[in-house]
Amino acid sequence: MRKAFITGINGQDGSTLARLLLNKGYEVHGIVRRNSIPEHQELRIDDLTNEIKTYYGDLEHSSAISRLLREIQPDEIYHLAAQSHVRISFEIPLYTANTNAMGTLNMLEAYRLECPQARFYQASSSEMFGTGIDADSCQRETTTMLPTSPYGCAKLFAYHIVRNYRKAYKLFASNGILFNHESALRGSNFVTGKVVKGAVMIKLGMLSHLEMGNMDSHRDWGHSRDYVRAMHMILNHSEPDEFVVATGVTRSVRDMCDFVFSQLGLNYQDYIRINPKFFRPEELPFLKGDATKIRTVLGWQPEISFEEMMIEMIEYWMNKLKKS
Ligand code: NAP
Ligand code: G4F
Repeated sequence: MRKAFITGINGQDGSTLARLLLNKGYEVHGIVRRNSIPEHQELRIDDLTNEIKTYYGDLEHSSAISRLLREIQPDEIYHLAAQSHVRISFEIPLYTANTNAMGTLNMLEAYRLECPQARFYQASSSEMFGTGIDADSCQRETTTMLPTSPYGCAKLFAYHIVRNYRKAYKLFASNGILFNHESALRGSNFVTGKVVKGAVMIKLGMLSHLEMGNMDSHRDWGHSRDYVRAMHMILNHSEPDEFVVATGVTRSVRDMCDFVFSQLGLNYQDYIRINPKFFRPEELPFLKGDATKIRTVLGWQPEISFEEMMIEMIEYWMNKLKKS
């Protein structure tokens, strides 16, 4: 039985990946942080309690991570834990850098010293591209990376140190450069989760309006289930490498709002107000990924459309809020 170790197992991707790996017959281990509100710790993995093994752990506590890797001896490590919110990274840049950059270095050191035969996946991000863009308006593995946020800068350090460890120590360490991906498990302070939850609350008479930031930025949105499948394919390739994972279709935040409100029979323009609080000091205005490499080398392709994903999210929040 293959063993996987997941950091961030109670996050959107970690919990979705745990389900995928359990279905593939893996023994799944993961760390959760000791938070002061216990019910927040395992919200997304409550139903998996008897199937996965969780341990308290924090990326900052390198000795505890080392001990776990020594004891578990995983075949595959998926390093997904991070302070993952871009706007919040402007409010807590040092914390973000410690978690996302130094936390990754802590993981790599533990991996190198305790289980170097394992394979290591790093959750790299399209936020690393920032204002870097190719002449055809796409970002791909070779595009210049000019990050526009503390989050993007910290992730870029992590991306490079993973490459450095691969080459220096002959480790199987890969970067998946994932574009935005969502699901019903998405935190509701990310834009799709916020808009879906807000629109459903408006429909149910629980909210009068929704305050938003930049409506004109563009994102390439895919589904988390498709993207964790890509993570597994990247680690099961014959060699470590870098892969962009994206749909190749981009939409504005405005168009996404229009779609969600329309599904509920509402006009978004009647309910959205702009609040400067939700703008970023520097914005990444446009993302559109070219996933040709992973499509041709690994045969990956997205299976869930943007429309199907947003409808799944609307149904999830409608069912949840109707019961409350
Ligand atoms: P998420 O839902 O925010 O999950 C992040 C996870 O990291 C949570 O379980 C969180 O635990 C954990 N974590 C945070 N700080 C930690 C620390 N110091 N020690 C241990 N665990 C810690 O994020 P996601 O959407 O699943 O994303 C997974 C990864 O992919 C992240 O690294 C993210 O930056 C990256 N990524 C995401 C996207 C996307 O569109 N979703 C795209 C590209 C890359 P708590 O619950 O305790 O906070
Ligand atoms: O949903 P978002 O917060 O995602 P963002 O900043 O693109 O970051 C996500 O994707 C990255 C991959 O590219 C990941 F690495 C990262 O971990 C995270 O998962 O915002 C998307 C866009 C932005 O342009 C933002 O300015 O939506 C715009 N936006 C407009 N109003 C808003 C809002 N974003 C949020 N969160 N809240 C708003 O009210």
